[in-house]
Amino acid sequence: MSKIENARTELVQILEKTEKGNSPFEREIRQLALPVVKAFVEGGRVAPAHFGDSSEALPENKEAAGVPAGFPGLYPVTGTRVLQAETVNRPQASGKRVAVLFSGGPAAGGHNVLVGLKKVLGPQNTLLGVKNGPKGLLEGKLFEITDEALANILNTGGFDFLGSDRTKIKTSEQFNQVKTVCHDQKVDALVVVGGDDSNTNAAVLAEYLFKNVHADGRGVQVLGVPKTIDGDLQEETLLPISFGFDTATKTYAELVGNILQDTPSSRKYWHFIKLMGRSASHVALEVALQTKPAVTFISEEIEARQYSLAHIIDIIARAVARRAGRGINHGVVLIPEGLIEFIPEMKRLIKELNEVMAASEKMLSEINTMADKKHFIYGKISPEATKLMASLPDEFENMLLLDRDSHGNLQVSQIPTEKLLIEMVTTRLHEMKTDPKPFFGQGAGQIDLKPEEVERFVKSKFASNNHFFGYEGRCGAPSRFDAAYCFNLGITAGSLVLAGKTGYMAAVTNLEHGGRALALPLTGLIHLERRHGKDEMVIEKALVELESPAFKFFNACRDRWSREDCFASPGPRQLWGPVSSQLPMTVALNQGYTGLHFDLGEEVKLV
Ligand code: FBP
Repeated sequence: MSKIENARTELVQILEKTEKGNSPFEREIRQLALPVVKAFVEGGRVAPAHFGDSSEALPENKEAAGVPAGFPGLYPVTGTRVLQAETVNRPQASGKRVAVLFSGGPAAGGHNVLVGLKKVLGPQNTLLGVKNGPKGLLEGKLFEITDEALANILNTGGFDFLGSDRTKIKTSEQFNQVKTVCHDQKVDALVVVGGDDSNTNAAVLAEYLFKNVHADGRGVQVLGVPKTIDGDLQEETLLPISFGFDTATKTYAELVGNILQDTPSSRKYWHFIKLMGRSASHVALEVALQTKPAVTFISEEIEARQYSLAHIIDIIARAVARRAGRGINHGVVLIPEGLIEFIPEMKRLIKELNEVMAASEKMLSEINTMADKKHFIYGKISPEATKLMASLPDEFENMLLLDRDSHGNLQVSQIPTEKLLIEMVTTRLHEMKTDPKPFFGQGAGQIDLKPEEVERFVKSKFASNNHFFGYEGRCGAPSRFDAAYCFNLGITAGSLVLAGKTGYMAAVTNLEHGGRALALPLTGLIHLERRHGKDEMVIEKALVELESPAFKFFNACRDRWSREDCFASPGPRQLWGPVSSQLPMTVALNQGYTGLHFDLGEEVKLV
């Protein structure tokens, strides 16, 4: 064999070894040491901690007056008091069988929750994985998680090791099924890794399984872990953010930064980018702070200020015209996924459609063509709703009539809001160019451009592109923050199990100064909310607050970002080096930190 052939054979052998999660990057990140909160470290190794009362409590919520009655077993024990990990506590319980499941959409770092749990439970306890989320729990699909399996998924993204699903455990038959599975498989504790709905479910399960699951009268402990890329599971300084948010926003910010860098290079496109985040716009706000695009919408602001669809189109068209007047024919518009549901007239329309579709579910399932479906539905909604539907582009109209999810909600990730906005902005710009007079000048509501700038705008061309960044950011390798945060959340949940606690959510706070591991009582997080026409006890979604430091900072900058190119490229997320310890900007601002870097304690080797 020639020298070249020899070299090629060697290279081919190296490349063949990169299959199945063995890229050079994946091999390297498995070696990554991670910082661990002081209360869990003894002699450079991870150990369970003792939990004591912290000085904090969750705010007593008047709307949650029904909670003590709804949780008669749990509430007197957990109430609203917050616990804190204090010092390493040995010896701890042994022989416990602990099951863990993922619930809802994936979020980066989930695998490290399992690694943290396993580390703290040690060989004297058994960690069981539940296959495919709550559905797998109902079916009793549990298996033992080994150290070898975890060594392979350490610091990797995705939920593929266990799988997940969106089944809500709500009927008494389902609760009994869980009880039977726990009894039969000798489960002592269950850890639910999920968002607000899944943690609400964890609270209900904690109550239901409080006692009398096992023959000796013992119950099953239930603990929650806060996950969701949407970032809408937060509790002021006690829970700064859910895991997955940092990785998702850093991934989107890199992509948006790249597009922004392209815009003044190619000098001809406006990019309309929809970002995941169904009910809250934390993702859009974070990506905006990291990249500084021309226009960003925040759904919570649209709702608070009651902006109509026409007004939203106006905001974009004005930005396009103003920039075109100055010779800038490019820009980026960020759109939160759930925007459409926050525009007052669309919200009313979607509510009407949801109700009609829920009431006629069976009938609709027998209708085969879209035309017949429309005919049926339009006969049942108000004339205003029919008129609004008729004014929307066809593709969009059809999307609003898609089947609802298991909770009866519109699947907003499937709605091409970015395309709707492009179509409507194009029409508005055409009107502005055809007859500029009413739109430009010094009068109220007019755009203040000089005559030569108006002329430049009229001659300009508006070319657009649309994107949806969602699934790209949910399963990527966790950022260093998510990797460390999740590892610590897993250790916290495992320590709570060993300390015999139930009905708590693991949390880590004080991210700038070494971290503090907390246990938040689920009953203290629950409030009363009107859902689908009835009052329900649920964990409240944390929305973007217009009075928050992060929103105020964005508000103070956005006009400048709209008039001229101020964009910045955050680049790819880093796992080594100075940028790797960067926190989400919204978190740093809202928590009142002095800088952008996190410190979660001493680094510990995981393997
Ligand atoms: P979770 O709240 O379960 O974490 O999921 C959030 C999310 O990523 C939303 O941003 C998005 O609307 C939704 O999942 C899409 O879910 P699906 O995987 O069902 O398409």
